[in-house]
Amino acid sequence: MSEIETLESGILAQIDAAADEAALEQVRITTLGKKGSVSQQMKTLGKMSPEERQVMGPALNGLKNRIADAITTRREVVKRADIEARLATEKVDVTLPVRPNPIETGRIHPISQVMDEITAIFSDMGFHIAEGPDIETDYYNFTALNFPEGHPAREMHDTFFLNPDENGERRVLRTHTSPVQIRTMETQKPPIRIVIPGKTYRQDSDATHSAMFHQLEGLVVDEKTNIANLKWTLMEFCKTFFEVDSIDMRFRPSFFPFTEPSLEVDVQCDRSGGEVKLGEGNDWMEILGSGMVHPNVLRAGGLDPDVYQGFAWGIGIDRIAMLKYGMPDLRPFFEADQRWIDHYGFRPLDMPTLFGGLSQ
Ligand code: 2NL
Repeated sequence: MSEIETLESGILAQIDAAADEAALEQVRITTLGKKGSVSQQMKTLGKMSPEERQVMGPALNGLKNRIADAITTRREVVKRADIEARLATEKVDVTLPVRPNPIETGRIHPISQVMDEITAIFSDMGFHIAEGPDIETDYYNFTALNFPEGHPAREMHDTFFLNPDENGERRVLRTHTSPVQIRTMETQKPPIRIVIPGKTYRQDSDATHSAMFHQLEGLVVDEKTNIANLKWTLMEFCKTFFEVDSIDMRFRPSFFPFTEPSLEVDVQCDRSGGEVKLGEGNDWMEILGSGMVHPNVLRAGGLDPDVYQGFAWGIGIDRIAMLKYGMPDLRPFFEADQRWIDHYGFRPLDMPTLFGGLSQ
């Protein structure tokens, strides 16, 4: 046997013996690698006589190619064997219970759940979601919303006032989310269709009121917006939110500085049992306030009331969360009691959607 044949049969035997990809890679490095046995042989070509090189050149090249081919072929074999071995040994028992992990034990607060449900309903109707700052100027919280300067309504909102700044201007914790609508009208051209979920603040707290509470307001402004559009939108919302096929609603005249006319909205309910049932019975429950946007408010938003009309509404999130999910007391909402959230909270991956179900 020539020297090349001896080398070749030795290497081929190593390739055959390599049991996995790592062993095979080792063989490749020690043969075809920079300092490998085949590469060392190739280096000797330079010192040979031309006649000798004419014979040894093709012989060594042939050796190199056959080794490379053998490695490639063997790699496919060990790869397949590896997959077969894993298929044979790695088994998943799909009947095992799911292990608890953080995403399973965490809970979504009912307020967040209800906000997600309401924004899902209005997103589906083509509304956008808008947000704004909790600390507002007196102008955006009151003046632009048609509360006259010095009007008792400013005090009636039990406003939290901040200390006046160097210009004597006193900022407020917003008493409603309406400043966001003014900011939107200032910067966007109609048609406007937005809902604004967020925190609001008023200085009163008892069993059913907390100083910080949550509101969701909505605003639609276009050239031919009318009160029938308002009624349809709110009726459609109530049916979807309370997850009933039909629900009687009552629109009563009311007053808000920022709407004219103003309507308070009641839904049909049954109080004959221990708890309130919605969508049946002969009783009424007030759930939201609404109205056609006052011309002064459109003007404050930079819109001509002779061209544009709008409707708006506001819902107290905390209260309708209590109503929908049967929570009798508001105070535990903000007490961070693990037992309460375990009981009333929602699972983080059960996101409310109209196609998947709002509350499952
Ligand atoms: C309630 C009543 C309401 C609005 C909020 C609104 C906002 C603008 C213009 C006109 Cl910028 N209206 N918002 C309208 C009617 C009622 O809330 O009782 N909320 C809990």
